Amino acid sequence: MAAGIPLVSLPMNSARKVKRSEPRSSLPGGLPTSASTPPDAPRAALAQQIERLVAATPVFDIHTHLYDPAFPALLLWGIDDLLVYHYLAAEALRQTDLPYDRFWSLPKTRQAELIWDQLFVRHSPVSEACRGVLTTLNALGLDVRKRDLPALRRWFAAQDVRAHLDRCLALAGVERLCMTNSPFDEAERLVWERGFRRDARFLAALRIDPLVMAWPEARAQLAAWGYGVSRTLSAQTLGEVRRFLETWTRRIDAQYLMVSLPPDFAIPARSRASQMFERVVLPHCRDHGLPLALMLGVKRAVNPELRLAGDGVGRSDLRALESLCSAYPQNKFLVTVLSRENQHELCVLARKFRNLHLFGCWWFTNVPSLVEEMTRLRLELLGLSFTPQHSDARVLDQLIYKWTHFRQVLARVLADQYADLRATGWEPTVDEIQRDVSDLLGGAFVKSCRR
Ligand code: FIX
Ligand code: ZN
Repeated sequence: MAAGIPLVSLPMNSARKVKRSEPRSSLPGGLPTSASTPPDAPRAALAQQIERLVAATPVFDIHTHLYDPAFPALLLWGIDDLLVYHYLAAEALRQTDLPYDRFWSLPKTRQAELIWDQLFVRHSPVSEACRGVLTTLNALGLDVRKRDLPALRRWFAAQDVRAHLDRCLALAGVERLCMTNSPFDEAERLVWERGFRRDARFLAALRIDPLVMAWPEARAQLAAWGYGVSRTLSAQTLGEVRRFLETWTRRIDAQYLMVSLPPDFAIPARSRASQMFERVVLPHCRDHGLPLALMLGVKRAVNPELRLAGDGVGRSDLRALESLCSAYPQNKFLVTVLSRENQHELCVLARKFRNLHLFGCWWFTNVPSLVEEMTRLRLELLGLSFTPQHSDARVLDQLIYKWTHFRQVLARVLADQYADLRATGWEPTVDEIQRDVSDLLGGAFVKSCRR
C-alpha cells in the first residue's frame, strides 16, 4: 500500500452519535436524496439542507497537537488549559503591564485566572480565540453567562478524562485525527519506546523540524541515541539520519512526515536544510509512499519573551515549493501557508501540480473572515481537491469550537456555491452534495495520500 492512511472511507452521514441531524429524505422543504432538485426549491431550503449535511458529516482532522490518551501528561484538557492557550496568552498580555517573565513564573491556575480576568471580565471576549472558549463551554452544557470560573473548574474536575474525550470528539464530529509526534520531545519519546495500546482514532504524524532547522541540536540528540552522525552531512551521517527516520516512521506508524519552515526557506540551495530534504527526507517519503507536510511562513520567536505565543508570520517565497513540486513529481506535498498574502499564489501553484494538496487555514488565518475568504478562493480555483481545514487543537475541548466555527463558515460558503450552480440549470442532488462535503472534511485528503 502506498501511504499508511487507513482506507476506511468516511461514512456518509454517520458522524454524530450526538443528536444533530434528521433523516435526509424527511427534511421539510429539503432536496430529494438522489433525484434532481426541483428548480423552484427555495434557496433557504438548499442552505438549510447544506447546513445539516455539513453539521452531520464526520471529520478527519489532519493536524492537531493532541495526544492519544496513553500520553496522560501530554493530553491537555479542561478550563485551565483552555484559558492558557497561547493564542489567549498573547491577547491577555497586551492588556496588562505585568512583566512577561512574571506571568510565566506563575502556576498554570494563576495564569488562567489572569487571562480570564483580562479577556472575559474586564473586556468582552470578542476575539476568535475567546469566542472559542465560550462556544466550547456552551456546547458542553455550561452556563457561560455566570462568568463563574470556580464553578467551571468544579465541573471539569468532576469529569473522567476518557468519557470527556469521547464527548469532545462526538460534539466536534471528529472521527479520527492526526497528532503531531516528535521523537525530539523527551516525554513523548519515552512513551513510544515503552510501547502502548493505541487508540485507533489517534493517528501519528512524524514531526521533524529539528532535523531540518536545527541540525547542531538534532545531531547531539541523535548521537546520544547511538546514531553515528557528525557535524557535516557526510554520506555516513545522511545514512544514519535515514535510519532514524525509518525507525520512527515504523514505530509510530506515521501517516506523513511534517515540518514547519520560515518564509525565506529556499530549495534547491547549498543550505543544510536543502540537503537534508533532497538527500534524506524526500527519498524516505518516496520509499514509504508517505506525503511530506510543509507548513510555510512561520517566523519563530519574533518576541521570545512571549514563548510559544511569540511566533510571527512572513510572506513565503513560494518558488521553493514550486521547485519541490516540479523536481519531485513522485513525492506528495501537503501544504498550508501562514500568510494571507500567499493564498492566491498557492492556489495557482496547486492547479499546476497534482502532487500538491492544500490543507487548512493555519493559526493566524483561522479567523472566520479569512477562513471564508480562503475557502471561497480555493473552491473557485481548485474545486473540491483540497482539505479546507484542520483544527491545530492543542487542548482536547478546543476541537468543539474549531470545528463548530469552521462548519458554520463552510455551510455558508457551500450554500452560495451550490446556489450559483443551480442558477446555471445544474441541479445537485443531496447525495452529490454529501459526497462533496465528505471529501472536504477528510475524503480528499485520504484519496490524495493513496494516489
Ligand atoms: O507549527 C505548528 O504546528 C503550529 O501549528 C504550532 O506550533 C502553533 O504554536 C500553533 O499552535 C498554531 O495553531
Ligand atoms: Zn500545528
